[in-house]
Amino acid sequence: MLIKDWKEFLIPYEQAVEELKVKFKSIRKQFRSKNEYSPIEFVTGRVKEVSSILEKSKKLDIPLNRIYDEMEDIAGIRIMCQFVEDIYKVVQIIHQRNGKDLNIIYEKDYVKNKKESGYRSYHIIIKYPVQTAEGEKEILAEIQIRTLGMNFWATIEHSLNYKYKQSIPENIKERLKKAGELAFLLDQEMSQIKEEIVEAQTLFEIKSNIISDI
Ligand code: 0O2
Repeated sequence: MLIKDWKEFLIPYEQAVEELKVKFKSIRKQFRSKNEYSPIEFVTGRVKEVSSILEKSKKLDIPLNRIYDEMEDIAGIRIMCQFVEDIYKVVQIIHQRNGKDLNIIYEKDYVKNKKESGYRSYHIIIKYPVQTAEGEKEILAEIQIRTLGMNFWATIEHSLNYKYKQSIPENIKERLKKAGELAFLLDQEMSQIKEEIVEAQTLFEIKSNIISDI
């Protein structure tokens, strides 16, 4: 495929990512505007780089003409939460939208069933309809939902994988697994004092608002 063709191919994916980001960010805004706790801390999204699409198509043996139907994460949304239980609240919010503005294809709970690497996150693969100049297109997208701690770990592990070209030395792999467990322990400890933390954050926010009004 020529660069021009890739650009055209990726336009609906860019649209899907932008729309989904707006939708999940506005869920946070709605909670916050009612002065309620939001299970969503922040949202990011990206369209996979062409080089990564080509790499993944090779790895998964997906011919280029099947990428649209089979590659699930060209459009990717990441939803970060403060606490592990928030992940499941966000999952519930997404379930409620199933059959409305998105369709769930399948889910993988790597929070309860961590991957061999130590990776934890909740994945939902969806089909998302975007309106294009040529009519409606259903775009496959992956929503990853994780805590800030899980995100910290995954970001570091991802960059080490990049550095070592997917072959992280065994001793570093072991340390990473240990660090993943410790990050999860931190998540669990924080959950134990969630009420205290949320109350403190609310008070702090009220104080900051008063100061910015002066
Ligand atoms: P990028 O650069 O983030 O897009 P599987 O064969 O099922 O084990 P598969 O098919 O890649 O793996 O699907 P899976 O497990 O749902 O993973 C999809 C995405 O989840 C990955 O995309 C990563 O973003 C993230 N992920 C999965 N496993 C790991 C892991 O062990 N470490 C980290 N850091 N992230 C992981 P890409 O295309 O790999 O990468």
